[in-house]
Amino acid sequence: MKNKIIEFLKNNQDKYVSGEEISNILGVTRAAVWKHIKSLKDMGYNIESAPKKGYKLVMSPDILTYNEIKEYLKTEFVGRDIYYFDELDSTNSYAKSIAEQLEGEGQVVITEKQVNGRGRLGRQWVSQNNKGIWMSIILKPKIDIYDVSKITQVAAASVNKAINDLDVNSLIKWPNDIIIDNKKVCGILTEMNSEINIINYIVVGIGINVNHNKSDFSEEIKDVATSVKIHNNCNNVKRNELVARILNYFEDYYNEFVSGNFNVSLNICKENSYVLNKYINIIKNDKITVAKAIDINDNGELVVEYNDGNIGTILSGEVSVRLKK
Ligand code: BTX
Repeated sequence: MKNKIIEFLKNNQDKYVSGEEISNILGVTRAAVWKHIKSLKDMGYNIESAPKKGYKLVMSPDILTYNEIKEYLKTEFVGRDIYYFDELDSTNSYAKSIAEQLEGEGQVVITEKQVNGRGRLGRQWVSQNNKGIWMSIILKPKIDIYDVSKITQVAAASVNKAINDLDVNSLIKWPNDIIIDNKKVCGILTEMNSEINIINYIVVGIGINVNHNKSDFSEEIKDVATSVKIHNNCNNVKRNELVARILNYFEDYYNEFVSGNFNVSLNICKENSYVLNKYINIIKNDKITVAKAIDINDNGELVVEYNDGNIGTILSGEVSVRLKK
């Protein structure tokens, strides 16, 4: 009902509607209308109430509910079913707990804060404040299991395009980070549940530092992390619009990918690569090997040239860019 009331107020934006009118049209008591309005105000909606006139929506908050995202959303199925929370352990963990029971795909789990955001290899993803975008997309593609890692590139291309639409220049650090000015603004964590050859579901987790100021980053990440706002002349970014932009691009690139055309995402990853033509450290089992990143091939693997001239490929893993050869 709360959703219906906010929708009604939005359709009548900037004018007063009486409690009686809302109650008649939506079929609830006036007391219930009052109670829902109060809870909407608690969520951050600026709703004026005036005796004899009723209620007027003055401003909506930048929260990540479906109601606030949908006006920017152009997708058919991605993000059409949003599970929104004030706080969660981890959107990836929650998405995995519901994925199997859900019909179809494209559902998005989104939260204002994560208490236990996860990175790769058991690392932590710092996401305890409501200035970022912490979300997971549930997918059930009929693709070969060996192609699953390409979905990280599809997501990276989508985030990169959406951030660059704001005139903020971001680059993709193969395989799963988005970088601005040599610092990490976004990390992607793709997880899969499968049987030997059948994918049950894939969860693509996307974490973006959006409206953080430098002082919002904790000691442990302040030297490696940045936000979109810091590079947007310190202006706040509308998170709900950014979420929709990402999902819009994602649906397009994902549809291309599942129909056999990975090139759309691959080309974006190559054209906006942070690592190509640079010397990198490849970190594996605590061993560091130096190589030059020369290409990302059609399988989404990083092609590298080692110092002895040998060419090799890496499918997943840890790379860092070297400042010097
Ligand atoms: P990763 O393992 O590549 O990166 C994790 C590393 O990034 C950490 O060890 C730390 O150095 C650094 N880091 C941690 N938090 C931040 C941050 N907020 N900004 C910049 N750098 C940071 C990357 O893993 C994948 C992260 C995915 C996060 C999303 S959020 C929604 C979804 N739910 C969930 O639990 N994880 C994903």
